[in-house]
Amino acid sequence: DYRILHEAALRDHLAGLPDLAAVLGGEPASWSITEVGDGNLNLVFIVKGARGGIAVKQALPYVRLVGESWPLPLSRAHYEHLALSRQAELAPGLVPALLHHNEALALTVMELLEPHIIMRKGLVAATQYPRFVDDITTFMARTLFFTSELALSAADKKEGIAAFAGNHALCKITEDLIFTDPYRIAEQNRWTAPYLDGLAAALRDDMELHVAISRLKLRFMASPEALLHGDLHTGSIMVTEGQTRVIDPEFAFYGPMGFDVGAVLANLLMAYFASAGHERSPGERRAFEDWVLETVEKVWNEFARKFLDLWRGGAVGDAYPASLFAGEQGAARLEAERQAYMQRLFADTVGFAAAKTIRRIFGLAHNIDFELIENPQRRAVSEARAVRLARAMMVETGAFPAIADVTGAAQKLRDW
Ligand code: SR1
Ligand code: MG
Repeated sequence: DYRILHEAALRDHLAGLPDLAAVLGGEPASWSITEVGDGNLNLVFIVKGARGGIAVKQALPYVRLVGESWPLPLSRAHYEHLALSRQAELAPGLVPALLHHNEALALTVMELLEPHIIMRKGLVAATQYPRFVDDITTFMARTLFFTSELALSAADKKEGIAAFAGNHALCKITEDLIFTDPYRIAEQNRWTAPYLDGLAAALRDDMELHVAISRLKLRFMASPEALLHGDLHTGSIMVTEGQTRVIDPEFAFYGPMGFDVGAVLANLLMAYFASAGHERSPGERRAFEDWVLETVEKVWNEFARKFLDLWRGGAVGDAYPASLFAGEQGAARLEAERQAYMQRLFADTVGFAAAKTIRRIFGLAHNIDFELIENPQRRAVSEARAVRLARAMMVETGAFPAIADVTGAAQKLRDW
């Protein structure tokens, strides 16, 4: 029964759903319906009535950014709905409320987030978000910890993995666009030519980088540690100065935790490097960039603190059975093991953050942080700084044992 719902068909569909019609209020003919989707994959409508508004998302049977020549399963709407439901349980108040889902139409209706904006747009305008660190670290710590074997029985974990196993077409997009294409000649790659032509060619010849990105790709494909959002960039986060909501988990699957955490850090670091290319006063630039780097540090530190607190306080999963860590000596050894676990997770995070950066500069899907820098030479300077840091983070990950090593290196590149 799938069909693409344009305005008239959507109006009819919603009018037949009494609960939603009541949220909107007034006569269906009076509802305003505006398509606002600016993402790469779907249609998104804002519908407003006399009483209130809703957001409607419908998956298209192809990649919107490219067109019908690139088919994509509608089932991604099912996985997005499933992920949103799990995230709402695990991180209440940090995802939009679900109001309706129609599997056949690949259509989901959510609360309208207003006056929230896409965080990436706010960062391009040099806006600071004081609640962001606390909210995003709660979201990540809770969704990752409670879907891992630290909190789950082995059986429940395997059920979780199975529930998302069918979302492999979306994983394949990531496997190709993030972990492969930027490092080879691929039709859909693009970059700020001619300024980055040399750098693009260097990436294609950089065997150490190819080893590093391939290790990360294997980690992505073969490490079902927890239920990931799977596309946790600043375009998947809506904010006001006082609220944060994580949206769009259609790439959700069980993968390595560092992929989500790295996505957040990479997108903050790209906002940092892009800042020099945007028109802003030296004072405004300095204040924003300082805030971004402080936020990078706090995101990792707060995430790690909250994740460890959950582990120390309520680990009832099948990993690390309590019976093996009895007494004072056991408690001390387990605590040392927790620290080692976080160190490994940090190394993953650094590597994935690097991969997420390079794909936005040489791959198919770019971001407005850089794209809105109109002067291409200026844009290329910002992008080259980001790539320089990303290459080091990916190939020499061990040189970044702490988050301050990442922000310190970013700061050194500020005027490079
Ligand atoms: C073809 S889809 C391109 C990108 O858009 C999404 O937001 C994901 O990041 C994906 O890689
Ligand atoms: Mg998206």
